[in-house]
Amino acid sequence: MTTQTTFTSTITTIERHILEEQQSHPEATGVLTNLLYDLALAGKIIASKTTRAGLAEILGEAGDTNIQGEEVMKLDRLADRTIFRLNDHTGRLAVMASEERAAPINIPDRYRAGKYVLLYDPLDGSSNIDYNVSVGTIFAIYQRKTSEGRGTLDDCLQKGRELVAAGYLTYGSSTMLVYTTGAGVHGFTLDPSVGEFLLSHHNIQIPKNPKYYSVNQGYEENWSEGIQRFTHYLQGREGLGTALSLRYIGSLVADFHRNLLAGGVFYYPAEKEKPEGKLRLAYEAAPLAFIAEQAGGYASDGAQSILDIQPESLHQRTPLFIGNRDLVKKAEGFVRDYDQ
Ligand code: P6P
Repeated sequence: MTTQTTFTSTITTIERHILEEQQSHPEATGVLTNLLYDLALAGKIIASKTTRAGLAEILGEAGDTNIQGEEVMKLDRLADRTIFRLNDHTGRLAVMASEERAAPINIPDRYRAGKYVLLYDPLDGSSNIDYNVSVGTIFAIYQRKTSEGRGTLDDCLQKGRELVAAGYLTYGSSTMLVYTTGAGVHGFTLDPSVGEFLLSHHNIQIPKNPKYYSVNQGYEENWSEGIQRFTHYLQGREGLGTALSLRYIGSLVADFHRNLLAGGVFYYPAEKEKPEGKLRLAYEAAPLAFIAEQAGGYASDGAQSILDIQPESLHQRTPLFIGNRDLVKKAEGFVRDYDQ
């Protein structure tokens, strides 16, 4: 495996790339391949709406709140519904779960249940939509654990180590889809003139030399001593040769994506009043952790790999440190030395 991202010159669509990946798995039946196609299509549809989010009929709040108690932007609901309706009838999924819905989403009785489980955050960072800040979709795919019938909550509560595939879409200056099936991380950029995701970043590897650290420093007073000291370390105040630059967008996918390509660490730590942090384990931290590890990075809750955490509930939160392996390990060291 090369030690750096290679930028491609040939034209490879995501469909062809996924098919080529499938061909390296003789046991593959094509179901996962088609599931990934469907998610790419969902991304194109969502992208077509987010790039028009400035229009009055989409902007603004849908008037109600989701199970997180947050105002639901119309795009949140559109993204959620798009992913659900593209996947509810295909016979590929046993069950789905969304950040927008309290309970797992059953496959309607009139459709066959399949062997995969799809967890997704349909539009992460949506509070930024009104300000034209990049937002994203995150997805996690597992094999079902139950053997037949409709999938269950247990099928949704699997460790990230069991992930079969994970990815995200980022809707920004361009629309990108980044995914892994455990054979490296690959990035595709949407060419809107032809409506195709074209391979633009083959085998993404997080640069060994970090450039950025990403954290909402406005909460520093609420952090533990270990996290405060880790942050001072990143600023070059406690032994790091050169200080890193602070880049924080406040949209997880955008912050993660920049650090994946440029090198750096993102963290949303626990706070004194929020010991579980803010971000969600099942459909935010775990899929991004799988991607980070596949790109040579690492993700932790401050004590252990995110991928080793057994979820107890669907919307469980977790502190998250993710990106450059050495820096995340350093964070674990500060937590161990000052917070235990
Ligand atoms: P804060 C967006 O609302 C989000 O869920 C993530 O996308 C982002 O990383 C985080 O919250 C930002 O939270 O507290 O810094 O505004």
